[in-house]
Amino acid sequence: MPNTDRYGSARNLYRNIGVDTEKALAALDAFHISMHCWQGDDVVGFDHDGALTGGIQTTGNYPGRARTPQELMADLEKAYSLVPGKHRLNLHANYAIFEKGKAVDRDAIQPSHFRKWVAFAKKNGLVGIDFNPTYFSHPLSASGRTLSSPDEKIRSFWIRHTLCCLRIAEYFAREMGSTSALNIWIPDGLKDTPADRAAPRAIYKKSLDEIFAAGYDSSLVEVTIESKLFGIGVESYTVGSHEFYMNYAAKNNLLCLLDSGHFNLGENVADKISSMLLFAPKVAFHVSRPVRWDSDHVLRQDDMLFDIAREIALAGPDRVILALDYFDASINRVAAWVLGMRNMLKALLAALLLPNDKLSRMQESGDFTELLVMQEESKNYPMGDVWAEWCRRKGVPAREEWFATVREYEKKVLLKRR
Ligand code: RNT
Ligand code: ZN
Repeated sequence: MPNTDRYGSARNLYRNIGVDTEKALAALDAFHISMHCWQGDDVVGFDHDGALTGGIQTTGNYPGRARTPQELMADLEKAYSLVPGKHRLNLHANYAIFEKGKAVDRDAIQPSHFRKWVAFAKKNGLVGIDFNPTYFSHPLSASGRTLSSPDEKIRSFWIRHTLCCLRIAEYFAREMGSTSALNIWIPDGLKDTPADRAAPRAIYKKSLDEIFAAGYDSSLVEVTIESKLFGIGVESYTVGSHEFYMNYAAKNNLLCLLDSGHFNLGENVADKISSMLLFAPKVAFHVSRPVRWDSDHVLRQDDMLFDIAREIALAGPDRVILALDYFDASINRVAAWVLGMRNMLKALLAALLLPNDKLSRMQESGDFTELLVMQEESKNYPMGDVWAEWCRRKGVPAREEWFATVREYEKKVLLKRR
């Protein structure tokens, strides 16, 4: 049943506070979220049989984990079909697809190993593909050091890996006609109190310098660098800290990536965006949900998400590279993708439906009482009716009916993966 009556009355209510719902929906259309392939298979990938390492963890063993490229693509396709809007795919290097008997190590991966992903993205009408070198779950990361390794053999392996990844990102950009964001996150760190905090960082800086001296096509690839506070097993010291990357990015014209799980839990990650954007053309995001630690839970519509979405919505799609990053193996993985994507979009819509100019004027003119009143009253406006109308226009279920499709898929496909 069309939703037009409810939408019509919602539109009027919003108009009364100076918000044009059509403008908000048009603005929402311009956000393309990079959906992370790694939620579908617990960050395993296709190039190793070993454990997930690097201080990140999935917990749970819900049935149906994708084990092959075909399975992962089928699951992704199901997820995209239940998310309104046009979006992107975020791949990791360990999702290279090798022909039988032709696997290569990570320092030799080529665009051809990702040809099937490009075909997949085009077939599904995706806007672009983003990329991540994979510095974990590999024998040469077992020491806990990759690009910061004092062992030249290890360090140069990961430099070669990064260079391969830059070529692959360029390939994605050319094929898709859309810039590819290449995000560097290394797991390097120390479990216990360092004796020397400077040495690993100096080595890491040298590695990055060498990588970027080799060059890449900056009209095709946007390099982002992701900081972190700590990881499991590297609790005491992280080489790629926030200060390290902020300064490296500023000096070398790269972009910072903020993962919302990578800061002290009392910090407001949303508050960082406006500062970053005074000094850089863009800021990149891994939206995640930390519960007590960097636990990578599925996004909920909580205050943190709304705060981040509001800053992103105000900055606009041209200034933010927006990706999700969580991995929950305790629930249906397709549902995890769909719910997180829909929640991110709902949070963006909520932000776009605020009378943002008015609120800003109230703040700047010192009218904090009316600001508080409006911030609170606006929370109960019928955002859900505008959301439902957007979903109707996109041909996607507006409410929880989407889950019936996932249940059906679980019965027919996921539960048969034994
Ligand atoms: C780890 C980082 C990183 C990874 C992915 C798989 O703490 O958040 O972004 O989650 O690269
Ligand atoms: Zn991340």
